[in-house]
Amino acid sequence: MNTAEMFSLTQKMEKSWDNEFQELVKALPKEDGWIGSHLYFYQGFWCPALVLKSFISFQKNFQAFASDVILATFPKCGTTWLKALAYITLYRSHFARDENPLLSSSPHQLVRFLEYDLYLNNPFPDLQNACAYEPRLFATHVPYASLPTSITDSNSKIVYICRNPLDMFISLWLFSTKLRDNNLRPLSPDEAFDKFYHGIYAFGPFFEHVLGYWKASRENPNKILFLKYEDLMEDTNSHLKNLAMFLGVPFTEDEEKQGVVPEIVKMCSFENLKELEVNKKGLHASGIPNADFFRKGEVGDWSNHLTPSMVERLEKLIQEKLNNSGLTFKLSCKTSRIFHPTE
Ligand code: PAP
Repeated sequence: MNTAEMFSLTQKMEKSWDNEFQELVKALPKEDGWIGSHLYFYQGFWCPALVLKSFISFQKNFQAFASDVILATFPKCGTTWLKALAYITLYRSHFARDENPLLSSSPHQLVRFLEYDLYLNNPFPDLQNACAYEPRLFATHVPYASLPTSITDSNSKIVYICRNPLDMFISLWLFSTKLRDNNLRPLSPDEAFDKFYHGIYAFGPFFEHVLGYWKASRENPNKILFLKYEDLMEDTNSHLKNLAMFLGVPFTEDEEKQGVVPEIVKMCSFENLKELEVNKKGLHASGIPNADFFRKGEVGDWSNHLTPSMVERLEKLIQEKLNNSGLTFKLSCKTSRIFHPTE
């Protein structure tokens, strides 16, 4: 599938909505999205047309098991990386070290999205066969407040990852530029910034999404592990060990001695995954080329793209939105500059 075909898939999706669904959608605020299709404001977030119906099916029909693990992420904040790390860590006893599934499948094939993949064209997908091993492992971009209650009310676990919003914006903008309908003129940096500033992008606004999971993780740290891309980048080994512990599969002393932790870290690194044939070719279930999920993989790349006035406006926005939340973001790893909203 090329970009034009993907765009037409989204348009077809909107056209395929039945009358009842059209009625529901008619009442929703609607905006032009970043790649040429629409975003609908539903339950407090901007939902891409492509997944509005599948999100609702997921929300209504998904029955969580107490053993389920859900990887919840804000788009462009480390989903692909977290999928690789969680899959290999959780299931490492099932395959030999030289038969690593990441060599033959993309992280998105291994850990399937609920709204972007499994429920996309099927309100009752076969979830049991969607996971190769137990416990079941799924991914979603859906905000905490809109998750099915069977996830929030059960003992299932959630691992959330987010990232500083400056890098997230650049990642999203460059990703969307590649996918934007060729028949449309490109979004200018100012137009993209304006949409970003106002929270109009898939699953935005960012701050509400992040704070939803942040508050829930503080109330229930045994259920929700809250991660940040920058922390993971600074010390992947320690965070991987915490992740394994949280998932109930801590690394044994023997594994530590054998170097299993750095081995998984290396296997899941940006440099390694980007160069694997399987990630250079092939498509994600939504039609996006696998290669588009690997761009630069750095903290602080925003400084190569944003103007000083954009940075100033975003810093103020961060301060306003995160004030008194206890949540902070590092804007750069190299200088360890830590942005505190109360600065
Ligand atoms: P998604 O939420 O749309 O599925 P996601 O994986 O979160 O995508 O976003 C891709 C970002 O993660 C890209 O960031 P960049 O644009 O700033 O470069 C991508 O490069 C980065 N990324 C992908 N894999 C890894 C990895 N293994 N380690 C670190 N960063 C990664």
